[in-house]
Amino acid sequence: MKTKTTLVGLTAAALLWSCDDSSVESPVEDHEHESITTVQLKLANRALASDTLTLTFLDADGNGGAKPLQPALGRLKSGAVYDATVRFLDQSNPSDIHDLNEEIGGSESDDHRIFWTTGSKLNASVVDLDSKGFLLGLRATLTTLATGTDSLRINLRHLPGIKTATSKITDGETDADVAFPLEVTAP
Ligand SMILES: [Ca+2]
Repeated sequence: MKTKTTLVGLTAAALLWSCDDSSVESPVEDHEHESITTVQLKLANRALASDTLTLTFLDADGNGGAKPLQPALGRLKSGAVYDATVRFLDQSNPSDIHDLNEEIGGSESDDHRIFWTTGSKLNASVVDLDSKGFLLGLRATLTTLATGTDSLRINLRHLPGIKTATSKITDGETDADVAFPLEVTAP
């Protein structure tokens, strides 16, 4: 009986963080218990340790209300490869900040996929996998292909029980959707 009790406890914990599909049009969507207020993109040039960027989308009061602070223009060097990571935070209570990557990259990884979409000046390739070996997307490699302005769209999709190796950006529901403006310049 002791084993049974433990299993029930684990199931309850796994259900605490779940998505709500009430508004797929919005860039940031409320969860039943969590709200994504912050999407943070970090880039690190593999060949030049001093070339790092942190770009942040912030909607401190969550969906609706005050307008979000859009990310600043990020400047990248041409002919470079950047290791990229994205972090999702709930900062609606500044004294109790939740790092949602713990769930997205942990117990909820099989139900989420982060899609990275760029224009022609960049190429983004997801490098991390969920527990089943399908692409996850908290980490990616970003390569600069040509100079000019471009945009990197980060779309966190919730795919509860429907994620496969071929899941598309139109599948499931949007949990967060942010476009980071980027400019590639000659080094
Ligand atoms: Ca808001």
